[in-house]
Amino acid sequence: MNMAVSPIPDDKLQNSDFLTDVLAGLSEEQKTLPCKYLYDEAGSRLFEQICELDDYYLTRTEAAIFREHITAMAQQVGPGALIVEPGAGNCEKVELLLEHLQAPSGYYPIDISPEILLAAKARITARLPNIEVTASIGDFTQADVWQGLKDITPRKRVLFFPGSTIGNFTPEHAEVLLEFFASKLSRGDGLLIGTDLVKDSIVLERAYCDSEHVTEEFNKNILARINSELNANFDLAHFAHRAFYHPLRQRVEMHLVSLKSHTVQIAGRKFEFAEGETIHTENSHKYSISGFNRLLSSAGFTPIRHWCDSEQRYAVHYAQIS
Ligand code: AVJ
Repeated sequence: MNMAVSPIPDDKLQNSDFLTDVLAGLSEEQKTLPCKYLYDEAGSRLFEQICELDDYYLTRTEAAIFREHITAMAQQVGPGALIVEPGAGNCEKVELLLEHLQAPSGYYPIDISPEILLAAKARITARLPNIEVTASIGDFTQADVWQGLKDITPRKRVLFFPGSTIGNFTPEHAEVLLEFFASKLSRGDGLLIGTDLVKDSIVLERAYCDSEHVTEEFNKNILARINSELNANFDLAHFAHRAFYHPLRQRVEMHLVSLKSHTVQIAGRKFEFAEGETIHTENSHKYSISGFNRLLSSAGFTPIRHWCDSEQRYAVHYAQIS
């Protein structure tokens, strides 16, 4: 393998963001790839499989917290709220909340995938016909996808950001993102957000180095994607999946380790890999309750309350603009 002729001529790849980001990331001293590129169609499907794994406690723990405390959460949100969900995807997590809210004014999901978002809108409208769904298609870090909010004037807006997605950002970038969220809200508006908590490193590492090797496949998929989209010749067998908890940085880091010294070509450029050299592919930051409250405060939110599972593995926080 590896010699297959790609359908895309190298010069046609010139102005792709993906190519620019890949070349820049692999030119750094510590090679990196932006984690957002893990989530193409195959990667998103693998991530869904990860969420079902026994070793990956995050998704089911968060779901259990929502089930157990949904009445209190709905009460905290209050009547007449518009729920805004950046990166809503299939909008499955919000349904329970929408069902329990008192006279919600609507739901405003934002996502880059029109197919997934429009299918989700149809499903929610069928199940909850009284809730007005305004789907906004695009990258939630860009201002334009928030424009539609100007035409909606609810009693209050509540941002819904579950899934520990905030953990993908370094604390510095998380603060910038939360400040950006705060800039879309007014006094009295809220934020309902899920975070994974700091805990025993064995439990954390098992979640990202699962016994069924799905996370390995998820991690290596980024190389397969670079091969097929950017005329590259990564041999996936020359890389191993590695995930470890870094206690000082309070994060799980995911890497791909080169198993031998070799050269890879990407869109006509050569990249050298030493034996044991890694590509850093993802971070998953973990927080204590007090640490996350500090982050919320520094971004302009007032932490109001939080809900945890009995083992304190995961937390859902409610914060507001005071
Ligand atoms: C989607 C960022 C919440 O960090 O737990 C899971 C991604 N990567 N296994 C996480 C992920 C490998 C996940 N988040």
